[in-house]
Amino acid sequence: MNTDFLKNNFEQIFNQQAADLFFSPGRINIIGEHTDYNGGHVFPCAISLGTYAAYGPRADKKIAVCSGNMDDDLVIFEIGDRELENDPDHKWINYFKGMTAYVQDETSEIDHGFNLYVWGNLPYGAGLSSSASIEMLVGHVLTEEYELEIDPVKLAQLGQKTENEFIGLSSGIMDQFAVNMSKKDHAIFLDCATLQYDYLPLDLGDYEIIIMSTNKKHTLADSAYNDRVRECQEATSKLQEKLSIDHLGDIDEETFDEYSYLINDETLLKRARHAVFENQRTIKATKAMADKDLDRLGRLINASHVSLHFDYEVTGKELDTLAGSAWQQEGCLCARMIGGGFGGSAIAIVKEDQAEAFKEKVGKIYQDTIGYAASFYEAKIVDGTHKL
Ligand code: GAF
Repeated sequence: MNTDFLKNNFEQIFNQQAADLFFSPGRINIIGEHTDYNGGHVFPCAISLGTYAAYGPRADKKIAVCSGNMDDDLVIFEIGDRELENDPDHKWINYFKGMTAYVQDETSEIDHGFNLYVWGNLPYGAGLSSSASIEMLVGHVLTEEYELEIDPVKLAQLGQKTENEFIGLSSGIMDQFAVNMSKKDHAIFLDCATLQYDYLPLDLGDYEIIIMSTNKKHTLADSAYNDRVRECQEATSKLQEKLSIDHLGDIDEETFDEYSYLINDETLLKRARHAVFENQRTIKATKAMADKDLDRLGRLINASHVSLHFDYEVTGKELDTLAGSAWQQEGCLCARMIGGGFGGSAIAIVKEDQAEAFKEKVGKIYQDTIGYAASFYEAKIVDGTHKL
């Protein structure tokens, strides 16, 4: 992408030349949904849609942030201001403020402020992790410009802390890890309990990944996301009466089946069953990918959506329409919702030469069923957050 407009806009707003440019991607997840906070595995990767920033240092202790396309005026705050609070009017700036505060807790080396112009082409609220994209963008601006020694996994953890403590969402580590650590044309097989990870090539032959956005806005913090986290914790406590485990990700399907009598509540049983089976599906899917068994990979991905629909109950009509109509199309290997759910996006893996017809047909079914249009994007898999 031609990034000249970033420099030009920065110069116009701040009357200074930009010293550096940064890019922070969004993410998709091939499989492993709602497993991260259950100590399970995920298999995400970063995409070419994301957030850009132009940076310039300031002599004083102020941080001034302005966005080109997120409808925000210039927001200014002070370095070291520990009174920084989540302000509902500030929308995406809250991720910025939270991350800045937590990075500052790690260091005393931030002695002057900076100006930042931010522009994104990642649809906000589309389940593609625009929030982690901003958190990791800020993390990189701070660590690279002030030469801070914070390792990349720690930076992802500070992003998660921003979500958990500053925003109030009990999310896991997947999004920040994917956004920060991704490698071009690979997906990350991450064990969220140990944070051990491996890069696997995303070799899909003549298939491509299509992102299908419902265009239904979802606000994770306002949604049932935190309820799901709590329900899984309750189910885990019940299993812990007989099993020595820390998380649902610690057991396989057979063990779950044998001890499921301990979970004497239908909702908790369904939530736990999804978490256990989805984790095992993710492990199997990475094996299928390594064996180049795309048919099996596709079936596991479809099964993930079914489980997110029936057991985890986070899909909704929009995501079900996208996945369900995708499954019917010629050349479609598989489809499922990604991210937290309740809106947001789904992915489909589709034969490259049938992608156009696929988008047209699924788009029409969606429009006819839901009453407004879905959006489609090609998922190009790129490196994690970096300086340009
Ligand atoms: C959201 C959360 F932020 C992630 O941590 C993860 O739980 C995901 O939903 C569901 O897999 O994106």
